[in-house]
Amino acid sequence: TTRDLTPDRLDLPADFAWGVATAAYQIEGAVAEGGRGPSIWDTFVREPGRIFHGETADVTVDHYHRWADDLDLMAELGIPAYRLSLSWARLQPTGRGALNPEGVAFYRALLEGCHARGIQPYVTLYHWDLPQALQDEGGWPARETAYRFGEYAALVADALGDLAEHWITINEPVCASFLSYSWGMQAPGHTDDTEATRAAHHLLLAHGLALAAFRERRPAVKLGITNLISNLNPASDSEADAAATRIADIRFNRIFLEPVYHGSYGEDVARVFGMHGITVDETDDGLVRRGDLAVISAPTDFAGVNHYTNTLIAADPESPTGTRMTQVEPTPTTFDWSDTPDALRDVLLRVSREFTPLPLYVTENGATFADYPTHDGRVHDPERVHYLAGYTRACADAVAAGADVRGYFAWSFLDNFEWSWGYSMRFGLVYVDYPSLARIPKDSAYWYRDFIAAQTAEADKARVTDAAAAV
Ligand code: GBH
Repeated sequence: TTRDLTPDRLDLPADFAWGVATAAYQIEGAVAEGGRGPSIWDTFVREPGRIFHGETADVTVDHYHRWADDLDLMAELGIPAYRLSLSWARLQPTGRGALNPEGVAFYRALLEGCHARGIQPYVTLYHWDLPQALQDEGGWPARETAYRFGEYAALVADALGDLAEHWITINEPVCASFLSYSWGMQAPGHTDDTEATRAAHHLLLAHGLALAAFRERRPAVKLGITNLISNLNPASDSEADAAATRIADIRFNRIFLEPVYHGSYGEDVARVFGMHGITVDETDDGLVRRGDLAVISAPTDFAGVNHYTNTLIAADPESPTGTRMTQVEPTPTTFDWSDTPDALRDVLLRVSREFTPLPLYVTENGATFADYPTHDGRVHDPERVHYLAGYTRACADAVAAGADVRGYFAWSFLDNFEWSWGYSMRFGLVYVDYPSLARIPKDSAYWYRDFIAAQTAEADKARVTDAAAAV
């Protein structure tokens, strides 16, 4: 890390949204309070062997009770934008019927609390915490779940739609389908490719139904879906590695991008569905019904991109999946992910060139390191400062190369419950001392504060200069 990391002003519009991101299940806790119903994650964390050290998110960082202090800290750090998610099970405990008034009151206070502090909220409707009652009726592999989601979205639009300008329907359908129903890594932990493929289509349909519900009720808000987009490249120039990379790209990226932005599942995606005995032709009784693709591809206002990994793919006949994946060096993170910011630039350029000219938001990007308080009471995380400096600059590089990037949200504001990894992976700009739940901003939080201030201060200076020149 010999690079000078003093924040300087990037060449980006003054209203570029610099933010931090979280998700309800990872930070709220209070799982049995305020009328909340159980979600599939409450069930999953109780199954032996699912979560590192058997940890749960019953309390996690107790944001449900500490939200006002957390927003105060965010405001003190000068962070102008905050991406958060709503817990479906807190708002609609069984996934049906009227919204739970205590849940509505909680989120109204939270969103009003953002505005009171000058923080713009970006709200995600679904970040993986499906009400357990809906899983009991089949979960995402069942088409009914998409209709339930459309109803939930309509109720949320009525109850909370006045409190945010930007809404994200679904976070990372690839995780909510394949990681959850096929690879068993996330709730509900199933291992069935057909279920996962069905879930993928129904999550996209749910996105489209939620979009329509919001359009009807809140015509002024801006809507989008967030996809996880890995940078995938072949490990060598062999034809076998190129073929393996194309397949991985279909499975991870194109299944979710093509229907939303091109209006259809392309031929390659159709072939992969076909491997699971599923046709993507629209029929009256198959997985993809007549009219689904029109619903899924209805225009959005922006595209959300979560980016973490920069992966090299090699064909490997020995492995059960036929591929071997490694991360591009350097990989300083505790997940062994890369610190290679050009990957973010490349992913943003690819989305804008191949899929959509819409404004792009990096709705999540970040890394985990083994950082802890030192004797001086500070948390020194130089690797994260290095990472953030590179990836924020990558946004400007993408804009310079022609992508319309409008915002960047660091994952995550606070250390939190990292799904199957429990509390062993710390992504926060703010350290949480789990025994006491005390919050300690890491060096990266102060770096981000100074970085954001540098963007605005310089922007203000530029405006003053422009005004003076105009006089
Ligand atoms: C994002 O997913 C999520 O939106 C966010 O909630 C999460 O905290 C963040 O990334 C950091 O992981 O079970 O072995 O696959 C990105 C995809 C899904 C990758 C969970 C890491 C856990 C390791 N992530 N996965 S494993």
